[in-house]
Amino acid sequence: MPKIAVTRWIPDDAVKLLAQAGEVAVSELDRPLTPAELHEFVAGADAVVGMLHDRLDGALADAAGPGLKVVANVAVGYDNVDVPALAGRGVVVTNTPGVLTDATADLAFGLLLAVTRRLGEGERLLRSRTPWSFHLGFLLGSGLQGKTLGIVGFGQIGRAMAKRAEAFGMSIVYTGRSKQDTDAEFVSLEELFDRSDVVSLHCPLTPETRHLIDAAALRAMKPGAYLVNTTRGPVVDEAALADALEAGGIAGAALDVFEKEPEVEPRLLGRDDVVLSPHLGSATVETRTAMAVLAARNVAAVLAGRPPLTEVKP
Ligand code: 8YV
Repeated sequence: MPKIAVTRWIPDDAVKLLAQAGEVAVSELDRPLTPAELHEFVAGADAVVGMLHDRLDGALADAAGPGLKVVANVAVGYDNVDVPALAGRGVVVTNTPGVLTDATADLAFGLLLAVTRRLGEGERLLRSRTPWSFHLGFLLGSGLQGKTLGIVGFGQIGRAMAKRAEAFGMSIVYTGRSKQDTDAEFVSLEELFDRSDVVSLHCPLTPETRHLIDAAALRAMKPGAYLVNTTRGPVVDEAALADALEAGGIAGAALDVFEKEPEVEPRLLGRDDVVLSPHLGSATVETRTAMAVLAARNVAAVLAGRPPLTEVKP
């Protein structure tokens, strides 16, 4: 019976599927395994189901041993996976594209609305029981009609974000690896910063995109622009973002992901022009179930000698 090691809780539907393919062990800790614990946990595994906080690399494969056939990452992003190292050891790597597109774009658009309409600030005001009264200048935000949304990374989630923004009357400019067949306008990153009232990040984290939003990028953005990040924290230099907000260049930021997750730059925590959520992009019952089930199907396929559904090629 193949051994399947699951590094943290996953929905029951996925556990049931995995149980048909092998003997399943799910870590019961209420926190991520440390690297040493992870290596001990996967010893002897034929398959590993891991996620965001796990470093899934050559050392993990060595700890699992020669029986390891597949590493299934329960996420579309795979910056936590050393794909060449695993592939070099003959291990198949899979991710979960497609099934979290709408949930993530919904959250990104929700954050965009929250930061431009000052929802967090309003809620904090009420919860602090501060006296308030309606007046025409009270907590004014920024409207979206006729404004420009700049999308960095026009993959499935970037395109889903564009669809939502269009419905709110925004114009879309985007930048990415290549021009696509779309009504949105393909521009350089410089032009995107220059024209966008809101910049939303949807590119993967790679060596090229690490700190893509640094002090210079923040200076290049329109005064009064907003930044939304639902991809990976290290795409933004959080200290530079705090500096830019303190200097009054951009108007605000909405962040679902953090550079040193789960830590958040303390200067951002204290700011009213920043909306924060704890990596909730794909956090719906339906989406998390679909992600885990897709990961389980990938594992079952590889263990049965069939091709995986969504392989990450090196
Ligand atoms: C995941 C994500 O829920 O899929 C991704 O890349 O960022 C999230 O939607 C998270 O990474 C869990 O592994």
